[in-house]
Amino acid sequence: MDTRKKIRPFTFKVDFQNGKISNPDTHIVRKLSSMKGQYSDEKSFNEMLDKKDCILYEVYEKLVPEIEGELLQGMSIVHPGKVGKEYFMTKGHFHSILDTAELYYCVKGHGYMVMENPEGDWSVEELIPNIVLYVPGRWAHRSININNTEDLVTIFTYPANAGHDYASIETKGFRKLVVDNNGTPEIIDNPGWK
Ligand code: PAN
Ligand code: ZN
Repeated sequence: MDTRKKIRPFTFKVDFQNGKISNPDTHIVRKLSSMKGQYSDEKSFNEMLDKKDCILYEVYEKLVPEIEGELLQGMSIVHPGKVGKEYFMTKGHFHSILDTAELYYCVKGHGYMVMENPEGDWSVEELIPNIVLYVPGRWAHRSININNTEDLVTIFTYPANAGHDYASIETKGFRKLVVDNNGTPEIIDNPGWK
């Protein structure tokens, strides 16, 4: 059966200040424990985790049929904080269908999107309110919150059939890290990149 028939036009409301959307279908909560191996400073990671498995980021989504032609959208909220010198960040991923793009709109906070493609190119773009970021197909992406006190809130939309490949990043990491260098964010080579 064509699942497209089941869906009708819909609207939803975004609450920029509180980082929420109305009637989300999913609410994903990612805690520190789910980021094992992703931070270069393992000692700080383990010390933090021993104290508390805190929430790093949350995602709200409106679900649509995961088929070609539909668009999936939602809101991503990365909370402020650091593990060692590295800021709180999302896991980051390639899309399983590599040639699928994504559009991000930053509504609150201050951050960076770290990106790279399998061809060896990389890019880091600043996220501040009202910035629209186009992530082309083939580019893995990870959002990072560089503000000490405020959430980084973005709205995203991407092809509903794109899927997520987390394993590649979990295994080799991103080429670049963003670290806090005495209060200033600095882009450095990832010493652990494989
Ligand atoms: C976003 C991300 C969201 C959380 O919806 O999924 O920001 O990041 P991770 O998926 O890397 O944990 C997106 O890029 N979707 O494709
Ligand atoms: Zn994505």
